[in-house]
Amino acid sequence: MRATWDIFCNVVDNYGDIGIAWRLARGLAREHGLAVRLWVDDLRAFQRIWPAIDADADRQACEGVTVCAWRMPFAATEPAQVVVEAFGCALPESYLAAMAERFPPPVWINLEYLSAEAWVAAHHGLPSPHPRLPLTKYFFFPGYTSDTGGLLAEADLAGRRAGFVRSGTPAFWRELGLGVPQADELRVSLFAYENPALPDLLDAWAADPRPVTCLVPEGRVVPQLAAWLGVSSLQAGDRHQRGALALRILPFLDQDRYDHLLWACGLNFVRGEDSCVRAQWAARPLVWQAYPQAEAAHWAKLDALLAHYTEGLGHETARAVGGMWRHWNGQPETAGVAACWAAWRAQLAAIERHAEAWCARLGLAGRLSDKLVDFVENKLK
Ligand code: TRH
Repeated sequence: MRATWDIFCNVVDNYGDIGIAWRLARGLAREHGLAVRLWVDDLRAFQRIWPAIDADADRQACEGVTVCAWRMPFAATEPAQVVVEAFGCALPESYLAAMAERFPPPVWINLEYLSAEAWVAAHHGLPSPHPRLPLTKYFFFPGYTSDTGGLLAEADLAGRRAGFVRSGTPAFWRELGLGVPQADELRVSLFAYENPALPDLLDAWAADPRPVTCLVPEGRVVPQLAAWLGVSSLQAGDRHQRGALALRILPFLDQDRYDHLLWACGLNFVRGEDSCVRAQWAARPLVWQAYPQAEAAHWAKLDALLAHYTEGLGHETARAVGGMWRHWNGQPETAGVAACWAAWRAQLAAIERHAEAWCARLGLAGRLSDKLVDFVENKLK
């Protein structure tokens, strides 16, 4: 009998919650042969990253996963053997009570947010008994080192990327209505939150000695781009040229095609959690915008990943990477964007080599789905 898993995802903001829950659910079903139900409270957000999803269906099969609409009041449901709550979303009370009645009780996991901070390893795997019910929740922390829960990645990810890079890129550009890049052109993907640093960066690109093409999937940053261009609105398919900068708005891509964009571009601006990890697996240079938190709490996350990412890099290269990342995240002590961009540009070849090496090193943390399955199997014994 296949083990049964329930994954609960409450979409708080944007696409990271569902992006990660979906990636995990797909991986557990496809690679581990598990019977996975994914409960999602916002199927419209889900549909954005995976258009095959029917946003009105109570229950549907997709990629080997049973996708269930998480509606309240929650209908009586027999709990699975393993229950994963993504990012501390509170489980329905009735479901929790049903979990407590099950013997043995389900293995209950809280999948936490990813951070490169040092405290993560010490908290990974810790139990937390429920105050009333005979249930224990375990905190499962993704992370960048082998003593954490590792990183989400499909087993065939490197192979698929290599195949795409070998022969798939021209066709991908054609699908987007673009030719292959010119020899000295830099193609940049931009996925970002609203960012006060953006207009200056666009100015720097427009003044760049070489062509820069910036590809922007529709989303939160588009109104800022429109304001910089001096146009009233922008939509997918729009193209604008300012100096050396060609700006192009793309439709929001499905999760797999977004990977292709990351693999095809020479530089990826990414944000949050999932796109950041995917950009690292893309083995291309990246600039990360951490999810903004109150009192700039995200700067600690940024600094931790930056320290880890630039470890062992030459001084000038590390400075160039750090300058761009910090500037993009609004840290006050950095130079202006034109200087940051020029320094980054000058180090491009070294940054590209590093991105490849970093991607190879990432594997040392282990794959999250393998580690989660191992962790759960130990608890089930
Ligand atoms: O959308 P996000 O800002 O989500 C955030 C973060 O995860 C943050 O850490 C969390 O605290 C907050 O949600 C609640 O960024 P993220 O994590 O990169 O997720 C974006 C998802 O969207 C990712 O799975 C990739 C996907 N995507 C597409 O499928 N197509 C696209 O065209 C683009 C740009 C993204």
